[in-house]
Amino acid sequence: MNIGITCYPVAGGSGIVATELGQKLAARGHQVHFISYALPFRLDSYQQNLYFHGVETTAYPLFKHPPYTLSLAAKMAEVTCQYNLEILHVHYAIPHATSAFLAKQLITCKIPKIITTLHGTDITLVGSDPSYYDITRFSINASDGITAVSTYLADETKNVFKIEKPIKVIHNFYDSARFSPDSQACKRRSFAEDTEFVIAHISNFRPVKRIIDVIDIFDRIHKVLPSKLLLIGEGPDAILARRQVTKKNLTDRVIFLGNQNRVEAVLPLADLFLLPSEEESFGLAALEALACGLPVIGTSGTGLVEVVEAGVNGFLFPVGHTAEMAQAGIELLSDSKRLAGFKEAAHTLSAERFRDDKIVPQYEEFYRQVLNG
Ligand code: GMT
Repeated sequence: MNIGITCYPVAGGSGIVATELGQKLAARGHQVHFISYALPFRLDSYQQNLYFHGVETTAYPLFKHPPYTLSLAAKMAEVTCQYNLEILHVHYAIPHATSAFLAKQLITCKIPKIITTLHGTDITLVGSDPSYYDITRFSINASDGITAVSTYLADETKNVFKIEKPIKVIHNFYDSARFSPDSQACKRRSFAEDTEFVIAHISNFRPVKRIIDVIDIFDRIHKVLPSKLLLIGEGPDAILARRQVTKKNLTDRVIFLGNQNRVEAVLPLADLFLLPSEEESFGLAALEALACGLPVIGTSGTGLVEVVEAGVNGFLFPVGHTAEMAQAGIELLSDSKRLAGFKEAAHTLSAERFRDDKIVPQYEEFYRQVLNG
């Protein structure tokens, strides 16, 4: 198939899923064309059957914000006709599904099918904002196929947007070539003593990730068990996190790594992963941690319930219940036999359910279904 993929190119779950999907589809012989304003951040090496088309926006004094949605639509239409795209697969509804709808009106060759994958905050936060609600609903409904990354998100979308079309659930996956308990990890934990536990968190440091809860859970754990906290990622709440770390006298215990291209080299160095988010449609960071053999402590009532098997490879508690989260972490880390069992289950269950070779064919099948429908 000839497939166009549009996503946000910056570090973040939706961009990662879109990029790795494109890479896997290209490896399976499809022609894949990425269309975005910059090279997606995990698209870091040349691959056969994979192309990138940059979208340029022109600044003009009248524009407060250059109209990217329009430039993207025009580029989608151009690339579709140049490369006979059969499918335009957009990741994150806003504004990509709207650009795809516009592109369809522009196209003078064979009209491609539009598939929109909903990732989470496009529904739970941004899309439901009154200023975006109607256009988001319209653009999702105008798609020929809709997927969501969890049943939790599909249900939220139906409730919030009253979407009547079927929404196919296709879970996030991890790239098995990158992630495994011993994948390319530098085996030396230069930042921690052998007797210390290492606890990790990865996110875009937005309020939804509750970074203060991450630090609170860690603070409670380290008071009982000597440990270090690895914080990976960047975002608006990173400054809050630094302030809190200083306030709690944790500066020699918390390591800020910033954005990392190769998290698969860092995660296997840790013993436990924290993701106490307010909302999480799936939790790709948690899945990548599980794939590296890390048990996960996160929040119930979110899409994490589809990723983490509570009591088997992690624990889930209601949002904000940091004392319980810390207690569960302390008990697990203190029991080396149980911890080893959780680590093993983290890897095996994530491989059984979410390895790339289980999920990518589901997208191929969905493409065929939409093309034939
Ligand atoms: O986590 C983020 O805020 C980034 C966001 C994105 O769109 O890049 O992630 C969302 O999409 C991921 C991939 O499908 C999901 O695994 C994340 O759970 C989801 N984030 C939220 O729902 C908060």
